[in-house]
Amino acid sequence: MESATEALSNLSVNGDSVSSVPNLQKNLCLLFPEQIELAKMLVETGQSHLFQHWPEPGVDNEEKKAFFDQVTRLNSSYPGGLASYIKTARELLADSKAGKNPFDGFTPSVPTGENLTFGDENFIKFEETGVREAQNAAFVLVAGGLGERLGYNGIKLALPVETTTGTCFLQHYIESILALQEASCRLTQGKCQRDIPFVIMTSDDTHARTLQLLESNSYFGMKPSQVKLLKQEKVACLEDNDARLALDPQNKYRIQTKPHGHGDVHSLLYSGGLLNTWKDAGLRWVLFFQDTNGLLFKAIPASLGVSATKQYHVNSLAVPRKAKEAIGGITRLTHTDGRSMVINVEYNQLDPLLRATGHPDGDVNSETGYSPFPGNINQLILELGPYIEELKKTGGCIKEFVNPKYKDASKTSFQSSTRLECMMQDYPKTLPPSARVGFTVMDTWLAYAPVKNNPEDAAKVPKGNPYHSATSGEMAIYRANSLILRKVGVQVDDPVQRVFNGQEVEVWPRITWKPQWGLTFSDVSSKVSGSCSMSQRSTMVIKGRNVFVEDLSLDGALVIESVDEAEVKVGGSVQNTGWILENVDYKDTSVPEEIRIRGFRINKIEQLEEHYSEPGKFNLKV
Ligand code: UGB
Repeated sequence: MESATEALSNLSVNGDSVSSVPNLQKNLCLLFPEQIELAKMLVETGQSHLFQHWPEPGVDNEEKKAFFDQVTRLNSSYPGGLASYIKTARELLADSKAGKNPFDGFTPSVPTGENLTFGDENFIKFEETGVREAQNAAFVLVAGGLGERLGYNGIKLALPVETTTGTCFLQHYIESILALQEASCRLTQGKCQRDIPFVIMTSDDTHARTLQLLESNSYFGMKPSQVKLLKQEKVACLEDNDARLALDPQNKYRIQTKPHGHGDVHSLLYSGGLLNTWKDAGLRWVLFFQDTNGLLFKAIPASLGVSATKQYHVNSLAVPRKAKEAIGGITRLTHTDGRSMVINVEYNQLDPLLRATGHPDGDVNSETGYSPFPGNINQLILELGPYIEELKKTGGCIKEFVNPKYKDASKTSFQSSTRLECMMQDYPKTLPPSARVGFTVMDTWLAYAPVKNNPEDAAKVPKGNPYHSATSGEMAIYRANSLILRKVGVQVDDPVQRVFNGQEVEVWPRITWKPQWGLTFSDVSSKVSGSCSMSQRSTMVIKGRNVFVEDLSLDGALVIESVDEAEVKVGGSVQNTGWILENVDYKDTSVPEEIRIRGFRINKIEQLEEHYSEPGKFNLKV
């Protein structure tokens, strides 16, 4: 074994001599041999400043050891280790300082993809194919983000999708996956007994609370063995253009860290060996999705159907995009050397790219009132086989970027430390030209209603652009369900306009149902018949698989809950005072945070509520 003194004498590389780090030298006796190797690597990569303030051995020994524990973690969790991170950081920081365009040589154009219209023959066909394929799918939710834009104190997965039932995002996602599993199994006459695997990527910011949410709710009905949490690690922050690592302002014995981005999901899946396990079990698809889109599962069956039918290796879900909306644009990039790829160009890069390539107005709407580039909603469907082949080459590393906020035009110093980041949708960037990369566009009302912005910022969104707030996210659920019921023939009243937390929104009847009641258009249309109508002030909650709505006229609130073995027919005329939306102010701290961020609470005054807990056939005729 190399002695500490020998190790130290090797610390003379690139002009960083032993004598330049005397404070480290003095403390080497505290370190294990592997830690001495790491110390050497840090000095070699220009990080001597990390030790400048280290006192004599005997002072803060535990903190010094903890520092090296952290360095060990940072080193092992990054492919290629910290030395590789620092090297890449230096290159990317130099490019950024030089103002190098990451899309140099590429010309953007509008790609063509599959455009779906909800409820038409094509859509129904894709949905059926998608449900059939679902038993061969695994779902991966990226939920490591803190949601700084939303500013909510809890984890976003715990937020209610809507407050009529109070179902949180995680519960809704799990129930949707379980409903798909059941429906897929039924379509194949129960031949398939497979549980759809569900992976959640967490981070130090979200892990404990995600686990607690699952455990305190019995995994919302999913088998605990079906769910796997993979925690992403943060990466070291950089304080200057030389990629010197930043010390934590709260603790000078720690390196400051920040999230590396959702792109980590690929290396985590790969390194854990999960993908091969899935392949061996006969799975074919991996579906990636984000933490707060309550509409997403209305788009999943048809999109999976598109992937299967078109044999797409990569299928990105998209919606029409408003110019400058904070969602990436799906773009065809053609290089001067002939290469071409269909890829997401992130919202902050699309405008400069367009301006640099002959579109002086940049990211603007076309005559349709939308950007010509479809908006990426970051829901990716990857075919497992080609995905594994690609990751064998890359190890799951995704092309990184750096986004320093400089103090001034000289670009010599940063306002605050920065770090390398990566995005999961950049996965196709390394694919060969033979890869089948496509996308599927659906109406926004059906597919996309994220909760990302706090009330103050949402109220400032330019008129006509979506708020992406808790208010708009909830209203979007009611609108989608109302429009779906209209499509199957229910006469649903028009919405009224109301203002909550400074945001003007359409308020439709508050119609909600469990995913197992209406997963696809065909499901809903098979459960609603006769002449039905719903007034704008109505609320309808369906919690039960076999509830059949027939000749129902609703003007008030109706809640039906039933066990799977009960078949309930609901009809007649329901009229009561119902449930009323009352304004609350987001600054009113006497109201729980998850309520006040939406700007209203529901006053449940009067309802018709029926529970069917026994098997059998029931008829509720009011
Ligand atoms: N996330 C992680 O799991 N880990 C991280 O380190 C960071 C985030 P944001 P963003 O569809 O609305 C994305 O912050 O990154 C999770 C697309 O890049 O909500 O600004 C996090 O928990 C963009 O192209 O979004 O923008 C969350 O679930 C566009 O499609 C998810 O990653 C946009 O989303 C997204 O994180 C959109």
